Amino acid sequence: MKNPHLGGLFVAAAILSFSSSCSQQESNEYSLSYDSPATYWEEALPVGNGRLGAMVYGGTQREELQLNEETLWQGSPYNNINPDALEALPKMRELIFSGKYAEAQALGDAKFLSAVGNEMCYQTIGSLNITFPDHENVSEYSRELDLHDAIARSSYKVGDVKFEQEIFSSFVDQLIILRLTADKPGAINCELSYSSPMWGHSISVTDDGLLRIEGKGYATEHFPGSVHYVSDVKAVNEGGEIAKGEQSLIVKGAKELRLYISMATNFVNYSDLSADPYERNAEYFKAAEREYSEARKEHIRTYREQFDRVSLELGDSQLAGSTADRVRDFRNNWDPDLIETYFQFGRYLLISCSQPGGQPANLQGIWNASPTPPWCGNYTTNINVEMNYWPAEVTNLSELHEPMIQMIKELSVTGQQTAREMYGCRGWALHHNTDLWRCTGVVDLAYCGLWPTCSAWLCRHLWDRYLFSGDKEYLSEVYPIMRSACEFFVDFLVEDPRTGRLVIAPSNSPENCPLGTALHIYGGVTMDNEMLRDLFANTVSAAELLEADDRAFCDTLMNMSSRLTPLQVGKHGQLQEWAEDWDSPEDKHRHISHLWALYPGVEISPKTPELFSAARTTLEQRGDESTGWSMGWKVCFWARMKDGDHAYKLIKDQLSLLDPSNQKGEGGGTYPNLFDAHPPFQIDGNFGCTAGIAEMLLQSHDEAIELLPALPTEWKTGIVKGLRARGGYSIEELSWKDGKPNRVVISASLAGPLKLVFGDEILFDGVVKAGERIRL
Ligand code: FUC
Repeated sequence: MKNPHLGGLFVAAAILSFSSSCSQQESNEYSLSYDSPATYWEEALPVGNGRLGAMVYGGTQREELQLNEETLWQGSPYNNINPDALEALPKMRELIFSGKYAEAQALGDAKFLSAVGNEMCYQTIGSLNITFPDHENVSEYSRELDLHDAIARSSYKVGDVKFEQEIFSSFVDQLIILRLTADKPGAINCELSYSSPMWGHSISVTDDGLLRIEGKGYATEHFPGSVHYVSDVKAVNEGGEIAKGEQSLIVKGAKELRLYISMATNFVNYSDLSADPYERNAEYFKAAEREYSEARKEHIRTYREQFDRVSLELGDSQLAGSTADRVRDFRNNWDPDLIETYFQFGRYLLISCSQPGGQPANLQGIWNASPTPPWCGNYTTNINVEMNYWPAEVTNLSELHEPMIQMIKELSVTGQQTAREMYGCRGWALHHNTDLWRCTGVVDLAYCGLWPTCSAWLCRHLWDRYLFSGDKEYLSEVYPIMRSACEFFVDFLVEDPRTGRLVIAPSNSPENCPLGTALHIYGGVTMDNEMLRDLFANTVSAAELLEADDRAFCDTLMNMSSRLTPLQVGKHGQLQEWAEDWDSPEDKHRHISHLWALYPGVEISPKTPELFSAARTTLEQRGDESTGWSMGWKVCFWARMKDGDHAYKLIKDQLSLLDPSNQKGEGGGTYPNLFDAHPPFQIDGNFGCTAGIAEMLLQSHDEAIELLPALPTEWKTGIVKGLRARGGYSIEELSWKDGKPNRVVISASLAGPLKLVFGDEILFDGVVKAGERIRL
């Protein structure tokens, strides 16, 4: 395995024949299956096309499709800055620098917190219900979500009649499409009706026979609810008839029923609500004219174009049972199919809730049954929304990162008001939450909300996307946003008179405080310093790559970066979370923000052995079990620690079955439908774990592509295809045997240096041409 440098046809042919021989086997995996309908929402199965989501219960007497459209949010265009902050800022800093932290936090609540309430909530359209009066006794029931086709299916028998249903959220037609068939004529008798927990909705049947629900997003105390939503159902029958009820459609004696569900709002962008939802729905319905088989084929083709880019094989499970049973028993079984399915489910979810041109995935992706979901179903920016996008680049779904990149662009506009009016600074700033309207102020309470450093984290996404693609045109588009984020910090950083260091003050180390205190507001917390060093260095690199005439500004950044507090190892051998050595080994807080520099940052690695070892101590002290997303992050941390067995242990902790009635707390796990449980359901944990599995197999942040950096002992043999590495590389194939790389095929989209390592072994070190394929 020493530096063979092959290109060309032989390798390409070998890859093609391998893919086709394993596609059949794979198609039986990557599926969630159950032998009874969902009772709880967390047992229902999600379909989505980025914009339109449905949770499918697979009910027999009553089928329920809980519906979402991604722009149905509470409120109307607004921002939530508190201009009182500007005057209070010097006092705030004085309190912090004289150690009066309780007073500082109280001042934060009084003068920095939004005066116009918290962020707005993501809401729901409601549910389409299909009731079957004669389906009391069913047999041979099954339902599944097929990740290969992005189709949810159910089938069962009533007497000797077999009913089969399939449903998808079309990536092509912008409709949710359901087909129900019976294998005997005249057997389908049902009633279609809407229900909704939203106040003020209305339900009607239009003159042209559409079943309609419509209404407005909720108002708040300070702002009107201005999102107007409309959802229409068009029902098409083969055989029998459809009668109009007052608020329902009644299907009698059909052999086949097709439903086309449209959803639209008046939302154009965060400051424009001028669209007409009726017109939009009418436009979407044009697609309902074509053959069902054609619509289905196009949906699958479009979906697979993204999904099929990556496959993972870790072996075959010799296990029976529903997906929920498999999760329940996962800790005690070798179940490689479930690991593969869970990994791919993360990719499926991202494809289904984050398509270019749409909104980024929120705390629940797009799936939400409540007008007031937990944490408003918003974009929590001190970990959660970032985690949603960790799998995007590495698992070869780069274009799905776009809604997040677009949101960052928009925040870099709305955040200027926050920088200017709250802090008297240039550039843009964002605190720990935002929403559809791109609010950038301080919400909830100062202890968590007063964290003005988020723009630095978001810029890591801008930069990382460049690292994966090497696309300089894109970089020149986002450089001004990175630069403007820097400008804010150049103006906002202040010298801590106690140390002479430059610090971000006020701030908090996301949601944590030294154990036994309730004091959160400080200057110069570790995570802020890590993110700033990263932002400043990346902005300087971007300026150099773009040959921007920005020397003086870059010098300022380098200079200021050198005056930030360096990473420090504390008295318990841990990485310090704060500038002072306040950490406790007993602290089990879910956020481990100060390890940002280990993942997703890059400052800590085996090349910084003392810090690497301190980071490990911190991880050990914090412990494993926590909320779902925290465990997802820990999979990534342990992968960067190069400890595959520990990362796998965290996957087992995360894949612990949680009863759907368990809706609150710190004991995370996985619901029967594979949704991550904080609890409650929060989608970030799904994405964090998918990214973590990729990170166990491949890393590319530390000046080399490292193969199998954190392979668990039990994952002896396997093959992953299609992952992406920084530098524009596609890992077309990486197979391993007995824990060692066996076949490796890498293609380069850019010319440049390539160093390929496995542990201490250097497998390749040279310069490659664009389009070249390396095979080991
Ligand atoms: C952060 C976390 C919570 C939760 C919320 C949505 O505030 O600390 O655990 O995930 O986001």
